[in-house]
Amino acid sequence: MELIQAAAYNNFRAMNKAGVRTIIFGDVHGCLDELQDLLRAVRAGSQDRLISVGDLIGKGPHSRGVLDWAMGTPNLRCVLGNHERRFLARKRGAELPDGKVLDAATWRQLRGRRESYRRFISSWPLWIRENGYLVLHAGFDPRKPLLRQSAWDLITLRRLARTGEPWYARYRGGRLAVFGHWSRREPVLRQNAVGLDTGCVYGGRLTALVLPERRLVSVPARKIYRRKDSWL
Ligand SMILES: [Mn+2]
Repeated sequence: MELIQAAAYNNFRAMNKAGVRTIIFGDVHGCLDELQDLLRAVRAGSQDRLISVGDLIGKGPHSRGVLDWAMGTPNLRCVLGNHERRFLARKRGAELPDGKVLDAATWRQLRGRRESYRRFISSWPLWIRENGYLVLHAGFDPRKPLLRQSAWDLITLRRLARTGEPWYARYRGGRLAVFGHWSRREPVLRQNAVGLDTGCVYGGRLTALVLPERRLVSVPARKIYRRKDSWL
């Protein structure tokens, strides 16, 4: 198992060369149909690098199908989202700081293969940093280096406690920070930060950022899977 994962990772590194696209996509939340629509819309192929910002699972209809797709896609890497963190905690019978647990429907969808999903998800990092970009699920305190961030902030942070501002308003780094977690009608588009959660599971859209051209591609949700009280 470890050897196979290491080999896949080395292939991934070898693809980091001129002409290779990196396609980073937002919070899927079990929306397998829309994920496939999106991959078709960007014409994703095995030569592209795919990166998930996390929250592949939870809330939506097909978390199991999305995880099975992810496990069978060697050119994909994922960072950990809070819903995957909830899955890992529920598997261990542990509690999280916010007291939230993975929703029961998703937990049921994953039955029978939970141990292999746990092993797969346990290998996901909290961030992926390359020359031109940084991918993480939620946010971080821009005053501190990445290695000093709390794991919990990386998967849940939206606003800075000191000022209440969105974390990216204070981010001055030159590396493009690509994140999800904070669902809105429109993606966050700043010079050095892009937020990709456009609320697919709430009937919004599923959005990808294509690098190096910095092109955004999105597809509409086929239906509203979850109600959302208010949209930013
Ligand atoms: Mn999230």
